[in-house]
Amino acid sequence: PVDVVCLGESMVALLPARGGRLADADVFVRGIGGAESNVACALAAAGHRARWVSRVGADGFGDHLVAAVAARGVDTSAVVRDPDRPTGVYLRTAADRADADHEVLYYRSGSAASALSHRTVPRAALASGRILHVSGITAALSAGCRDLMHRLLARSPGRGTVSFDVNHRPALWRGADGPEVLLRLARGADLVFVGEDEARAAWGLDTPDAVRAALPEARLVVVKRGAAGAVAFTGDGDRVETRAPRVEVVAAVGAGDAFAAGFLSGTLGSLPLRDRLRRGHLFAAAALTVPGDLAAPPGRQQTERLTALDDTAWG
Ligand code: KDG
Repeated sequence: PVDVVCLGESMVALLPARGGRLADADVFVRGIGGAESNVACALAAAGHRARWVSRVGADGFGDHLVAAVAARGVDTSAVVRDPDRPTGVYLRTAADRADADHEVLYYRSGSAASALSHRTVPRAALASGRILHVSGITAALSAGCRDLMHRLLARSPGRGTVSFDVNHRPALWRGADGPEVLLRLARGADLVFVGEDEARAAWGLDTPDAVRAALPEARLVVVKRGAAGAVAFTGDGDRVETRAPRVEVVAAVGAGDAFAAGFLSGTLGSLPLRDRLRRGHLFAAAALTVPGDLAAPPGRQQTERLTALDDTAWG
């Protein structure tokens, strides 16, 4: 039995070994990236049973990706190897939030994962968890991926719980319809994660309450406000707001995924909403303070101790 199934593309990530711009870098450090496998890895590190469902090429980078995710305790048995398409790769600079020149270069069009579709996806594996976690990145990869996402997020009787992180990546959306597609997908989810800035940029929604109003059917909507904290809305009309701990940001990449993992971890443990958000913040804090896409969340005891502190210790 699996707690959370995470579906999405992962890539080998290459970062300049000595920092600086891509144009000047001649030596790169290899890591791995992929929003949904990041969530799976953080969940596994926190002791949950996580499965990653995807496709990678039958190539060296595919070998590495599967081995690296499996080494973090994630079930990779449903990852399909595609002999005809390559594993996706991406290069990026390690920039903090304030760096406007943060560069991201994707080499993923026509990748093995872009061939994910309703037809090719291992459906039994997809349905094997208590929660299915997906993100808007997948909808940008190909027509087949987008169709698969619309099917997974269609409200149908007997469907399991679907968690959706909007993850708007403008660089992946050639046409202008990204925001529209993402809104439609979010409307079908049970649990939605979205950044406040992201909602403003993609949908013109200025406040967490406006986001909530735009997603009336979701059982839970979580709006992440970066250093300012997060707000969660339930279907019963509850609104819970938390602050974020102060951290020295090394690289913001992966923080959203870690937040989602922390929140899902708290959900699996049936924690009160405030504590789910706090667990999200604690996992995100760990990711913010490392240069790579992936960070190990704080240990169970530390997480429990920090979550239980009173409000004055938070922010
Ligand atoms: O959330 C972090 C991801 O953006 C990163 O790991 C790479 O999945 C990725 C993407 O598509 O940008």
